Amino acid sequence: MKNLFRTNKQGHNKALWNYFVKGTPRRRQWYAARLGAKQGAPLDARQRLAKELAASNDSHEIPHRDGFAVLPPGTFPEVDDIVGTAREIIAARESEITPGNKDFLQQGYLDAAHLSDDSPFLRFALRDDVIAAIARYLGVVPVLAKIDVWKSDNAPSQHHASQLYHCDWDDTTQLKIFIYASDVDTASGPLTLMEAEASDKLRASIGYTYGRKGYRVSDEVADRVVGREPQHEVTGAAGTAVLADTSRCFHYGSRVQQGGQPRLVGFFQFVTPTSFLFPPEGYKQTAPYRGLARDDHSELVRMVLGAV
Ligand SMILES: O=C(O)CCC(=O)C(=O)O
Repeated sequence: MKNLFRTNKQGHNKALWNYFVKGTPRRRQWYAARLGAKQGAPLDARQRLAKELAASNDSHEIPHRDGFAVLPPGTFPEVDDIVGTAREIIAARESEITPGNKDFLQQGYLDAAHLSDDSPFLRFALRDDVIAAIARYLGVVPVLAKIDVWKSDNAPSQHHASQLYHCDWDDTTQLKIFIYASDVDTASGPLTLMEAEASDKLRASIGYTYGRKGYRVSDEVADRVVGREPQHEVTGAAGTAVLADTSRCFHYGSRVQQGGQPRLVGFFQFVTPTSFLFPPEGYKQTAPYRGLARDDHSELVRMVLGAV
């Protein structure tokens, strides 16, 4: 049988990079199932716990047909602190930060290596009701993959990269949380989401392959295939929380207009244990926040941090 887990010269898993991370939804599902079969009991435990959480905790539902939910300011007590801290970090680090590869979006403001236990970012990410909502939606207890602070601003270039509709290829289903740390109107480049079922329809209609040619889809094609109704520009005041499955939902953001207010965001990414972010052996050696797990954390929190 073909060895799916060989690595190439750069150390990337060949199967992962050549066939499966990028490719058709069906092929990626198949590969994720293979990764899951390799994980065995720990994955079963995560799925069982997600079921228990679904039965016992029904706060913050993320409807499966939509693939996203928007929660107003005031829903979570940590959010005011996240908004304040995000603004402070951006103000303090703006001059020193090295620009990334996007002229319209600066990421990497949060030095995640130095997250303390009382950080509002960590307290929010490890809230029982946040984890329960995500686990219920994904059907499995997720792994925390990223916490960050972002700033988007107007750029002279034509819309490109994540300013155009796409679906994220690092998992088959995942949940990102965007906490707006500034008021976001149309001019400040709101996250724009296409409902998951309409996204299915668009993928099927254009033969979409994740990460390959045609990975970015124009607004015109989206409008023609699904119409405007299932497309949602998520505007909102500072403190709005957007929970979105960016693998199932086509999405774009950061189209900050000239004269628009920059968009500031507290960012969180929760993936499944079979995410393509991790090597085929699984998340245990690489989950980025596993070092934050303590013995007195609950089993659920230790799972989310990737320690078990
Ligand atoms: O709001 C944005 O800038 C788009 C973000 C995005 O595409 C993503 O996080 O996958």
